[in-house]
Amino acid sequence: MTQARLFSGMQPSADSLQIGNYIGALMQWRDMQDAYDAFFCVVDLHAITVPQDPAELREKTRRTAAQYIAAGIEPSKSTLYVQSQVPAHAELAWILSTVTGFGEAGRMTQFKDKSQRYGSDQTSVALFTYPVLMAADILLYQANVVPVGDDQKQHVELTRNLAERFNSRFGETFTVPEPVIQSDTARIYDLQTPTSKMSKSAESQAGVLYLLDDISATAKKIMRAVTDSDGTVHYDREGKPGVANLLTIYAALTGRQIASIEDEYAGRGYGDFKKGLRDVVVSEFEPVRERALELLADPAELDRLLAANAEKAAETAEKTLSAVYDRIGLLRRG
Ligand code: ATP
Ligand code: LTN
Repeated sequence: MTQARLFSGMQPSADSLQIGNYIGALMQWRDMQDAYDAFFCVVDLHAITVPQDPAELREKTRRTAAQYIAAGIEPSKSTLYVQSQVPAHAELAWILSTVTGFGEAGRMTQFKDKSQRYGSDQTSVALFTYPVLMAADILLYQANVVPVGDDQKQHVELTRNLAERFNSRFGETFTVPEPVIQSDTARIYDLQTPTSKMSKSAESQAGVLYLLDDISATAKKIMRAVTDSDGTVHYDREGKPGVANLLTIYAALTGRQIASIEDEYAGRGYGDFKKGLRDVVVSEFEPVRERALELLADPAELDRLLAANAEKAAETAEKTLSAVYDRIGLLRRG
């Protein structure tokens, strides 16, 4: 029986992934990779929608791929590759932009957030069309499922709309994908500003737990996480966002129920609770960090592996692109 397709990706927009990427996406990827024909992409063309230093971008791309593998994605089972090594992504994005409404793209909240953060001078047209490229990523592989954090749900909805629109105008071409979102851990918040989503490219790193940080930096960030003056370890997203976020992280990494963690720390202070969480996070991250650093010690081998996987991805992608070109009436080279 052929397996259903899975597609997902992350931007190489920092030296290290953060715990939100790990809990919101990577853990699902790891769990799903056996049951699906999975494509995991390092989306460098998405990363350049905001300014990147060229030498750093190359390094961040390798580092992102290494962290996928270190976190348990097996490149022998799944197709793990770099987006710009498969030109069909950019080509299909152009085609899809011709069936995307300007207003429709303008409603995407990530664009609104990021364009505000970078200001109008730094806001590129590519930042605006970013979701169209993401739709191309997914549709090229005829993906059935797209495991993401909840901030990406709107982009997957747009992808579905574009697929349906294209299919009805030009005939059945694309599989309409479903988002897969782990609802209780879909959004991890910044430890210093527990009302904002944790983000690897955040301006301040004080509230971001990076997979590749050294242990003492991670421990310090957890011990300094913003809580409240109430002193009880209790989940209340509205009233106690800091503590609720720490409980979410604790539960996600241990697979325990929040209530059982609340019980364990009942009558004990935040200090004890944070120490407990620190131990959980450090023991989860440590092997991932070690493995990632090992892989990064041999960049030539990593580059070879990525190139071989890109070749595999390109075969599937080109089939879809070719069907699309035919459907819309582009005159093909003989
Ligand atoms: P950037 O800061 O460059 O926007 P990011 O850290 O927000 O990066 P992305 O590369 O945009 O991460 O996202 C990779 C995956 O991680 C996506 O599936 C996204 O939904 C998920 N993700 C990102 N941040 C979080 C978070 N705070 N909580 C849960 N999932 C998250
Ligand atoms: N926009 C996503 C990254 C991304 C992606 C994708 C995720 C680009 N293409 C395709 C899933 C499927 C983000 O995480 N910001």
